[in-house]
Amino acid sequence: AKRRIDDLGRFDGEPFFDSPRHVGQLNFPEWDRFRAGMQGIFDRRFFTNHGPKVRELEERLADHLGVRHAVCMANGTLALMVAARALELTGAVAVPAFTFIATAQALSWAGLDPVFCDVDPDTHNISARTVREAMTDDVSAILGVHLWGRPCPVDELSALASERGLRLFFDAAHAVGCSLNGRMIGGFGDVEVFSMHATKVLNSAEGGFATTDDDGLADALRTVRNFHSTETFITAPLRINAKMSEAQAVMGLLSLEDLPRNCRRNAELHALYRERLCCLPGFDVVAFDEREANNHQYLIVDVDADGAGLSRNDIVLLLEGERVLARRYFTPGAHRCPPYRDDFPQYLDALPVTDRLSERLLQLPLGEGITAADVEGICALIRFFVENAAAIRPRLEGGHREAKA
Ligand code: T4K
Repeated sequence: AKRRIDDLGRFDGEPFFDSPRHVGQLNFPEWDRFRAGMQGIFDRRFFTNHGPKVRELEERLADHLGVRHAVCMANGTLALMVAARALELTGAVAVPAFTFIATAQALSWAGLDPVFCDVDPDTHNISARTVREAMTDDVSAILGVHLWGRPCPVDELSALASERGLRLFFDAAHAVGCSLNGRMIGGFGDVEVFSMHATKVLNSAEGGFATTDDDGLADALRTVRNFHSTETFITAPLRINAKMSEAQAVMGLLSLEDLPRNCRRNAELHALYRERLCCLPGFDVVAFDEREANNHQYLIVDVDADGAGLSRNDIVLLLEGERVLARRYFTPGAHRCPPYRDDFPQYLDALPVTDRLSERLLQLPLGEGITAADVEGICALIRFFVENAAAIRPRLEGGHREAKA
């Protein structure tokens, strides 16, 4: 435990943790279960090209999410690109700037321009209002992001899309195991796209998938994903290799089996974080609608520097000194990242909520490798920082802020 500020790792004290605690902790199935799955691949001598494990994973995912089709791909970014192509989009797509850069870059790779929208300060998601404000004549679709697993306002976005004759699809990379009005995310809009990156609650090492209830669109997704497709969607001149391998599918199937258990554990730890951080001045933990299903993988705190006495960036530096690798997701907003800050300078000062959130939000560690004791330790550290903010701040300003940044 820390007694004096000289004990802080940032000021050359011993770090609190002996190994890093990072966000998006990986979930690992037991080795024997993984080996059994891999043994089957070796026995069949069939590594990829839509093998039995990928087909099984697609069926299970569709079942789990209550949709007609799940189409597995090599990662979430490729799944977004394939979805944009399968939807036959042209021109531009309205998309939040407050998201992981992959959302916008996937559009660029698909030959589309992002039209950056601001987000709602409470939900951190786009709304019909923020999309309307950003709308341009060449927009052919809206791509919402269910950030932190909290659903976009699907009804109002659907109404806007119908009114303007636009396609609507969602980046659901954070939202596996989450619901809206009791219905699992995966069944909204024309297509929804998920990530199964190693750091996600559902993990196939690398991987992703797109879901749809539309048989024609499923056919289109399967066609664009593969150069050698036998499917019937022939209007797609550009295709790509976005296929998932059998080894990824083995991992994904095991992770899907473990998903309910991992979500339950996350929910307990999320509640513990909330309990420990709720009374700290300047700390506001982003809450979920507890009537809905949620994976609770994202512990997001809004740090108000005036209330806490330390900025979000100060907290990140201080935690780093204790081997807690908190993240500044998403800093900066996509509109301030290359190539967009140069190609589309009109957005630079047009998205005040995105800019504000990207200066204040902090993601703390959660996921399978994190224990209740870790959460207690992280929260005790944060409490110590805030209680000693007046003494810490001048030390940070006196050089420690830059020294290790
Ligand atoms: N849309 C949204 C809204 C997204 O958030 C993402 C991805 C996508 C689309 C695209 O989906 P993918 O194409 O990725 O399937 C991570 C992930 O790479 C990325 O999947 C994720 N979002 C993004 C938000 O975060 P990083 O760079 O922040 O984390 P990374 O990979 O450095 O891992 C964090 C820590 O975990 C590391 O410091 C070390 C540790 N780690 C990581 C891996 C992969 C391990 O110990 N072992 C490991 O195998 O990007």
